[in-house]
Amino acid sequence: MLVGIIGKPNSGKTTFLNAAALTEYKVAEYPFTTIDAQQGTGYVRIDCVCKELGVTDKPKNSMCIDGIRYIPVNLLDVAGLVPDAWQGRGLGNQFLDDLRRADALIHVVDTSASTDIEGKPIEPGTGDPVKDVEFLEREIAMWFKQIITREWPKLSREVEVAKGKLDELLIDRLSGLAIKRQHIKIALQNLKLNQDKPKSWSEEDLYSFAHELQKAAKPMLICANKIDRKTSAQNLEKLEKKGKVVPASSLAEYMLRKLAEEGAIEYRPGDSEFKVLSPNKIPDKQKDILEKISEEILSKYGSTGVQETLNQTVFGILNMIAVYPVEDVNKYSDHNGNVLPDVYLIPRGSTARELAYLIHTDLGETFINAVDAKTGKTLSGNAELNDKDIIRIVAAKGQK
Ligand SMILES: Nc1nc2c(ncn2[C@@H]2O[C@H](COP(=O)(O)OP(=O)(O)OP(=O)(O)O)[C@@H](O)[C@H]2O)c(=O)[nH]1
Ligand SMILES: [Mg+2]
Repeated sequence: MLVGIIGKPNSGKTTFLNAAALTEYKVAEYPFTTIDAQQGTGYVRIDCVCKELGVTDKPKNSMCIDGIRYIPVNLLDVAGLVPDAWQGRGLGNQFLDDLRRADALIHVVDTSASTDIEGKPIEPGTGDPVKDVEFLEREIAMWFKQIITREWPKLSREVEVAKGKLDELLIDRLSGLAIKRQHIKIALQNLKLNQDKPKSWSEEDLYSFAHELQKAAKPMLICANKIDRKTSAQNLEKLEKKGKVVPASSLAEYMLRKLAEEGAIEYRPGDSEFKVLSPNKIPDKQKDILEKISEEILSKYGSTGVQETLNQTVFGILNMIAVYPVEDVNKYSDHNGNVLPDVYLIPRGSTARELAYLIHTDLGETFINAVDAKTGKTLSGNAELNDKDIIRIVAAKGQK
């Protein structure tokens, strides 16, 4: 899974990535610090089933700390977007191509309104985060529209002359944007445009279609960043009218994680508090900041919001569930005896056979049935899986 981190310059995208993935990419208070896309591994956090089962697990594809499972998610931080980037303004639209493979987008917004629409520092509170959200949505939709428009003459001919099916042709043409059959279906359904006469679609129709497609294929979450600043609270409410919003302070999360890494405090990403372990490892300057983080962020919002942003992206807007494949249903282990080694993130509604395919094509192709390790029940290939299921796939080849 790949999640793109987007937003105007200077909004805190790289700080978010550094906080979520403990990377050390360059951060600065001016626009276009990031030029080339930067990758990192973030984690979504769930209560691990090891707790409810009373077993000691041995994770392989994820981590388990005190009964909390952290499941990796690839993150991609791209250059800042300015109005008309889709036409090549700012750093151009080339970097939008980096987002082609993204399954979802996190829009990092400067909630403190201390930067203008192009990311230049201004008097705090005088910017307009709501406008930032509106322009960015338009940029992404225009980027999609541009790609679709390029294909449209040829596509229209194939539909109207060769009697091809629009949705099938679109799947072929747009697969590079990680657009799937159901995304196209949803977009076409929502708009009720004439699928047999794509030539008759107006520019506006194409824009609406591109926008619907983007919403389905690259759903977006708003991360209301810089919540630690005084001017942020007033904008948070306004932002909440624009979509799913998580208040966050990437800066606070980064500091907590660094101090935890150095052994100065005990803190796990997503926690609502921290414990000081070695006061002498905390520089004096940071002591005051820590107090502020505790009072003004953790107590007020429940967390720094970085972990919550990732969780809401994966389990909220992408509607994923976590499933544990095992080979031994009694020990919940793989064939080497590792207990609950792996956990997979799959779309809600996925079937046992789909999970088998995801683990290995061979397992999918030679699928016989599956076993729910918690209940011992046998599941058919079409059985829908539930969150935190522990599943053994029974297949003719390469049993898992
Ligand atoms: N107060 C506060 N400042 C933040 C926060 N997140 C980022 N910043 C500051 O915002 C400025 C920009 O941060 P970056 O992470 O470089 O922003 P960016 O969006 O990656 O910027 P570009 O790469 O130029 O597009 C830096 O001075 C950060 O320290 C936050 O949560 N709170
Ligand atoms: Mg950056």
